[in-house]
Amino acid sequence: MSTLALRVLVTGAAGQIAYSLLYSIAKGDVFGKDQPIALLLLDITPMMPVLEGVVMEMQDCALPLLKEIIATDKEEVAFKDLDVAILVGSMPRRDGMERKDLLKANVAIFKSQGAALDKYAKKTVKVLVVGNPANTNCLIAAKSAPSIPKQNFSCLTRLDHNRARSQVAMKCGVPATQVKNVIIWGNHSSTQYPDVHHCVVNMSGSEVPCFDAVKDDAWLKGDFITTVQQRGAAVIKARKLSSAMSAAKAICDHMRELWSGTPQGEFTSMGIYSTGNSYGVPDDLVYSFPVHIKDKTWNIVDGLAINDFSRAKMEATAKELMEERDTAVEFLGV
Ligand code: NAX
Repeated sequence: MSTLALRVLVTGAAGQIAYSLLYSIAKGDVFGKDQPIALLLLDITPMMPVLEGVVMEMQDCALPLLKEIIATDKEEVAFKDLDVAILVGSMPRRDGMERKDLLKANVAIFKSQGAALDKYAKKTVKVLVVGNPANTNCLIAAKSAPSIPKQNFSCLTRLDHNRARSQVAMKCGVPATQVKNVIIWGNHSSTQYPDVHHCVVNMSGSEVPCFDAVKDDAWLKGDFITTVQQRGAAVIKARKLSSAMSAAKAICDHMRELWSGTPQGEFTSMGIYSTGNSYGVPDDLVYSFPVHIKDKTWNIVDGLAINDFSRAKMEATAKELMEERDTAVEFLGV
């Protein structure tokens, strides 16, 4: 813990995820109850009046840890001396927009923000990318910030991880905290692979492998996977808005564990830079892996057995990420 304020940037700060997120960060749920916070809030120029309203509400919360709030549309202000950057803002898909055009618009944003990290942030900054396509945006930001270690960058798949955990918990009739070590492999998209082969469920005090606890292999290999893969779309269909409360909670979980470590005997999922040395995943992708975290450093959980069923799904999501990367990298030079 430091008495110096931790400088935390949230981009897309006038949006709906940020609205659910900022209070938890500022009240100490993420970086600790004694850690003073300086919040830097970035959004685009037309959103500045809305952001002003968010700032007023933050002031009205009268939070003791919140030492400073800076709302801006300027990268050189927002990225200055950052300890943490949570990149939520991105270009949303509009009706009739081609996937390629969406990717192009986001490459422009994350190239610019990566360069701003490189130029203005601390070299120790931890960067979490949330804005979609999160994995590829994270890769572009990391490539655009060559002076910051690639290990400092991650993208959010914790929401998918939490969704998988809750689905298993509901099936077994236990709280979600009794379900450990689900894995999200790959892309934060409908090709992601939620894997329960190494998951255990605490049933009345003893840890039971997930397949034995659930006793429904067909569900675990079928509807469970598609439910988690399609959950974001299901929320949009029902709410007419994308996940915000659960996304904010997942961002807090991700950052808290990145800061303070994963619980003993547990791992989590996050999108990280692949060097090609784990589970046959190609290098130069931001791919979601199971990780342990200690001393603010993640390590991929080694040596988990992968069967043919899992292997095929891990390869399918890697293939999608390689295609996304190749298109995005073409736009990098433009
Ligand atoms: P909103 O549309 O409510 O807010 C986005 C905000 O970002 C807007 O205020 C917009 O003006 C701002 N913005 C756009 N370009 C910007 C830029 N260049 N710099 C700074 N701010 C910029 O979206 P919200 O619901 O908050 O979602 C934000 C992003 O999270 C979306 O890309 C969404 O797809 C993504 N999500 C990712 C998830 C994940 O697990 N990785 C889950 C939740 C969410 O769907």
